[in-house]
Amino acid sequence: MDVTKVMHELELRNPGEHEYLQAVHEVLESIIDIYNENPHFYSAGIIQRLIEPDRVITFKVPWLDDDGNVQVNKGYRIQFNNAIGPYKGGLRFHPSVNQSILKFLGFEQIFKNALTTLPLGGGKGGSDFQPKGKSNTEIMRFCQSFMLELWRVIGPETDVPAGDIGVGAREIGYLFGMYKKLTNKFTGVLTGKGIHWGGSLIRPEATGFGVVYFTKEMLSTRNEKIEGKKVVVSGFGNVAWGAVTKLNQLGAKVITLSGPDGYIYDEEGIEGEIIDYMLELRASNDDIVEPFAHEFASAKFIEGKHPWEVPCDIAIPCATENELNEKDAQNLIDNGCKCVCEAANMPCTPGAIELLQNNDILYAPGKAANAGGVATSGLEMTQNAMKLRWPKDEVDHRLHQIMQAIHETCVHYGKRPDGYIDYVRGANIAGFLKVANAMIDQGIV
Ligand code: NDP
Ligand code: 2IT
Repeated sequence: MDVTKVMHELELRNPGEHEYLQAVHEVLESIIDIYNENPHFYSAGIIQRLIEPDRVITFKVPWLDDDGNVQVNKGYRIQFNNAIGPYKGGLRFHPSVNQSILKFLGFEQIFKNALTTLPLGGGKGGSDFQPKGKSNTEIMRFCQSFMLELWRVIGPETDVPAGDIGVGAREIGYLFGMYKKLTNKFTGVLTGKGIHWGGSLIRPEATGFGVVYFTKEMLSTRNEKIEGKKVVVSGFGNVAWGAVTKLNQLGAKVITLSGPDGYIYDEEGIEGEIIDYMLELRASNDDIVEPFAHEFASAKFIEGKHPWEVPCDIAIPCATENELNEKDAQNLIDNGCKCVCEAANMPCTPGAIELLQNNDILYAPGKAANAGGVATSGLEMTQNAMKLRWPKDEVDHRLHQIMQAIHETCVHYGKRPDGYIDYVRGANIAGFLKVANAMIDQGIV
């Protein structure tokens, strides 16, 4: 099997799907040696079957805005692979959403979910709907219309969606309400539910907390501690909030946040009230971070730039794909950054990753480091199935253990003879082996 040939054929069949091709290429580069050493993978056509989603469902989402005008958006659910469990993955509502982005996210989710140690397959969905500037009732009508189609293809044993960019507790509530109305069943069909109606404690914080637990493990391989480190964070959404909260708890100093308009730099540290203000600003549906600088005297707003130019010990991208490029990576290296841990999905470009790894920087891909979110969704599903709710400490403890186990797995499969831990290779090989072996056991289906 030759990666160039597979990629060439994939490109012909999926023209212009850059993000999806980028994600597949990275995985194939990592696993090709193992694949070629195991003829049973080849004879079962594992690669061809793994890179093609089981199902791509697209649908129309018509809804009425507050002025009574008809609006129409595209809706999607990509059911990628269910070899080790029901399809599982978030829903993204953002105007940039298209088939390529959801296929990349669904593909990544297969390996991420395999790493969690839980029985979860891979999927993703969403819409090109723009939540920014919409009223609460518009969001509700949109979610209800979205679910009027989605409910046919999901179910607690079939496919369990959750949140992602633009989909948080409010949207999950409206989606769940409509699903329940249509099916007349109260089930764990979505995760990220409200804590009084089937949600799990710690799920809102889980992705960010998990990323910080993972960063701690990475630092410990070089006898370093998180305490006292300066951390540059991008984004100001759910994941950034969880990461900043835990970083503060562990004694690190977060000095930036960012939005599409630029970044906020605060040398005194993003803590206390500023963290609470993140939630307020997100809830206002305004898409900008500039107001931080008006609200807090120590915060400076730097317009139109990414925070990667700020000297730091650790960088944690929490916004979106391809937000940290080769030039940004060079800036981080030049300014003494020792560790880049991805909280967003695929935030570093391939050129940036190569540069970080060649410069001996600790670097972990999102599919390993941000798996705490979906892992805690898995714990929510377990609690729903048992009709029980675990206390906060128990969920947090399990999340911590899962992140430590993922780190150990990455080290096991990714440690090079020179001692450098290639977390990309480790995560891809471990996830691939689990899914590929399950596919072999289950025959050609
Ligand atoms: P949110 O919608 O809560 O926040 C997304 C953040 O990223 C917002 O601050 C958003 O700003 C910002 N953002 C989006 N696009 C851009 C851009 N082009 N430039 C700068 N900032 C941008 O989403 P989440 O926090 O849930 O998701 C963030 C990342 O984490 C995504 O990559 C997601 O896939 C990933 N992730 C999420 C998990 C979860 O459980 N929620 C789990 C694992 C990974 P704005 O909205 O103003 O554009
Ligand atoms: O990218 C992700 O892992 C998520 N958005 C969370 C998915 C989930 O099912 O909890």
